[in-house]
Amino acid sequence: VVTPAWWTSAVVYQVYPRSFADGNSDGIGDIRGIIGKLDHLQRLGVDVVWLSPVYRSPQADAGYDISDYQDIDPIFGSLADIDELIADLHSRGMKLVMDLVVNHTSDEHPWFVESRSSLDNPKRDWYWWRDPRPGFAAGQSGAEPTNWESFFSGPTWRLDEATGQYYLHLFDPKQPDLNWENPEVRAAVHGMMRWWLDRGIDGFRMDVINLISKDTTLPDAEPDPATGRGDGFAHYSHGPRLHEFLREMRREVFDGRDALLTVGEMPGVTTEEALLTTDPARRELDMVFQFEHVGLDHGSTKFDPRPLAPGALAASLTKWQDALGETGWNSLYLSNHDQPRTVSRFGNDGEFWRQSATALATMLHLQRGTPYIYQGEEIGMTNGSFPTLDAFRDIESLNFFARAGERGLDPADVLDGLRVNGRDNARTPVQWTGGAQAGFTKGRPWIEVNPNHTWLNADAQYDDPDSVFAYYQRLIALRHERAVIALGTFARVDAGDPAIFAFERSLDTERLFVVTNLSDDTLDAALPASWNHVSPVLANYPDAHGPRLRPWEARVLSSM
Ligand code: ISL
Ligand code: CA
Repeated sequence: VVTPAWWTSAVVYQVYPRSFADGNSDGIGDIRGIIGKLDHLQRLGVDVVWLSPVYRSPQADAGYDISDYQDIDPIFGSLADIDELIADLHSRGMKLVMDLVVNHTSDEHPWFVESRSSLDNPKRDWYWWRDPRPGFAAGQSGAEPTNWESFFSGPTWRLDEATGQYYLHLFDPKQPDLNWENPEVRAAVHGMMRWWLDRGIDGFRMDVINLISKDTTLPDAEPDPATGRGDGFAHYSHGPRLHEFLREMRREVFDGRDALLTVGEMPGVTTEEALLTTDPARRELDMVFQFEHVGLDHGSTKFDPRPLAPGALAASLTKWQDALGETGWNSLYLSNHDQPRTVSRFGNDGEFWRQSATALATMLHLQRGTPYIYQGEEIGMTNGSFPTLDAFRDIESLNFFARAGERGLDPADVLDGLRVNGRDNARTPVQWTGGAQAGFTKGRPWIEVNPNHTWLNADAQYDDPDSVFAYYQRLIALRHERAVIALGTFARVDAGDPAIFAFERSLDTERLFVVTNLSDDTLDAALPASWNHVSPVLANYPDAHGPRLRPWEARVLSSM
């Protein structure tokens, strides 16, 4: 019998450091701020902290543009601070997973500074340099080597005047893509990863790791008539060497080390690719973040939001549970620093705020996979409020707005789109107290605190047994206690209405039945007769019995 991996019963908590807690009153969250809040994490009961980037960075993309992988940015602290954080987490029985951003570096990273310095620099080939398109002069419109649209709007190529060549940047021009075809690049990344593991960290969350292998022939995309550019995703993601690179990394970095966690962020991943990546027999990654469910409400772009069809979320999550089955492994998440807040997006952050926050948590945490909590989700934080454009900070939102004219979009509509799906929604400061700046900083925060902190804050919830926080504590404890949650099979149960997400987990003789009403309506559920007289082990309404489900009602029934 194979011992199940430790992370099957673990819950991960994501810290986005800039917005978590400010230790030195400069308005930006930092490592000392995190060290000061470890009681909160321990009280919640999580096992692992995933820390978004704190490395040295010009902060063009809030730290996802790294200029030194082996140092801490002074706005966040120092290497001594991170050592202290590692030690403190470990002494409290928690682990630390760091962000690994190696599809690209900052343009200020010494590797890129060298690479751009001349055509024959030894590091020239560490990045993707190409001549202008044949027949075009450097700098001429359309001379870019491909017509791809970047993630942050505009072309994916930037001309370097000094050498007359273009470099590839799938994100911002300040984030040039590393050329993973070059073995020296891979060896340098592996060495850096080993250095961090030797320092005591427990794993990596790998940023856009499905983009490291690209079609080296760089084909054009189908152009959008408005911009002349198109979506090159099929050509720069899941390239022919992705699995080879991941297996090599496993051999070079992870073999011989115990109790790690590796999770790949893979926008656009299919169930087939996710299965290949997470099947333990293939020795690649422990789990990946799927993206299907966070695209269900996107229209022609993510800033053209569409209402979610009833049942669409449950249908997508079920598809992933079924596809990864007992071979692969899911990461379970509804939000992170790139997505709107869970309760605002998938729930009802007004009338049914508490009920929907807890119902969504129930259906997510009790699936098969490792749950991820994004900071503030455990108290039900909602989307930020952004009265005008200058309230936004995120490069993705600001660039999209700046280029909206190219697409013929109405600026007022775009602004509304940013309010719904902009990444700043999840980046407002964590609401610790009802006091000034929600207790996040004694200074002026880098982004405005959500005005609802006066009633929505951690302090107000700690001692309230009916709080969202208390409910998360119980859900996390349940995963630790019950093997069926970590290891049981998953089977969706048809409860008669697509808005009712019901499923059964089973392991040997242990059974768990989860039923959630993911809507504002009272619904009658067709519950399996065998569960009729079982009392819930967890519920988000009192008197939870019978077929009638109140809005966003969640019940968990158990039998051994
Ligand atoms: O939010 C998105 C843009 O619509 C996503 O597509 C996002 O860009 C994608 O999930 C990749 O995200 C990761 O890499 C980016 C960084 O900006 C994100 O914060 C990070 O999570 C580039 O490093
Ligand atoms: Ca600070």
